[in-house]
Amino acid sequence: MSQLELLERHAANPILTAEDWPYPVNAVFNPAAAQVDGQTVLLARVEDRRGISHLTVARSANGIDDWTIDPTPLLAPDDETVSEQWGFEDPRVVWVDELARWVITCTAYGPAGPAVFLATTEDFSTVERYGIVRHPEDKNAALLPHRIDGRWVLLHRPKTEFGGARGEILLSRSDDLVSWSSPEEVLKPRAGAWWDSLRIGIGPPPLLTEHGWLLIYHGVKDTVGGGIYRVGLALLDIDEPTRVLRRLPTWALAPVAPYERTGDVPNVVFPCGVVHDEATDLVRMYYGAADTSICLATARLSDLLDAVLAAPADD
Ligand code: M1P
Repeated sequence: MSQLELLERHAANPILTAEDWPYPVNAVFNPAAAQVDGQTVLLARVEDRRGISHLTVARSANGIDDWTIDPTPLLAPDDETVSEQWGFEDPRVVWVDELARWVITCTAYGPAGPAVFLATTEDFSTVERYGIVRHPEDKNAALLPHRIDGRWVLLHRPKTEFGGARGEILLSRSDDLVSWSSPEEVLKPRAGAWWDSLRIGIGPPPLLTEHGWLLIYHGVKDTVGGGIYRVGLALLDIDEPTRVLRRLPTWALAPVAPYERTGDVPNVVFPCGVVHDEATDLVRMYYGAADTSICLATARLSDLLDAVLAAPADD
């Protein structure tokens, strides 16, 4: 495994697989993550044996093993609702003081394509559905945890003729989480042979640091062997997150472990969850490996920031 990667895989990887689930499933991957009352909570994407995904909670004291997995989903598609009939995928969660709730953003998948769906929860036991906040085709979304200039900010990845057709990261603003502004550009795929040249999308909700919002994102490269999903870093301005202050040229994590190279979709590392412990400065990044299992990689936040601060500004 590359010594050059910024994130270190946990020796226990994969930390959760379909075999750990309390009911029959095909795969568990791409989890959101939160630290709640001393426990790590993962909201996992669970693909059932029809190919339809739902979201289920797993809890652990150390965030590594000894998981308690709920016997039923927190958020499952309602068969009567066309826009979610093919499932809920790829959740992100963020604590929002103003709402005194965790805000969940995920993909609702239906015949019109993927859309951004928003829900909230107080305790990961029950969920309140807001519904679709960005219409197809749109996905890979996370809310920033506080308003900027009085407005909520949602990072997302529309793929429409009106913006983001190449699969880039944009943001939209809202007074009320219902009506949203036109998307504004944040980060684009690079060109040609770059590792993030086909399309990109956010990973976990950005981490607020003294230097800016640390954005962990996934980038895809098209090859004759299929897409390769890797993980990159960028730093966004705190008050104007459309301003990209830095962008790491090299990836921070790539699919090189056997469980990342082989699975339902080979050569995929796809992070949706991050937990930062201020006391130890440890960042735990939870990611899906090969659309099959859940893995953990760690780094010091200060090391990630040193690396990204030494990078050039985005061009
Ligand atoms: O199969 C890899 C990933 O493909 C999609 O991601 P994106 O649209 O950003 O390329 C998603 O379906 C994701 O769940 C999946 O891991």
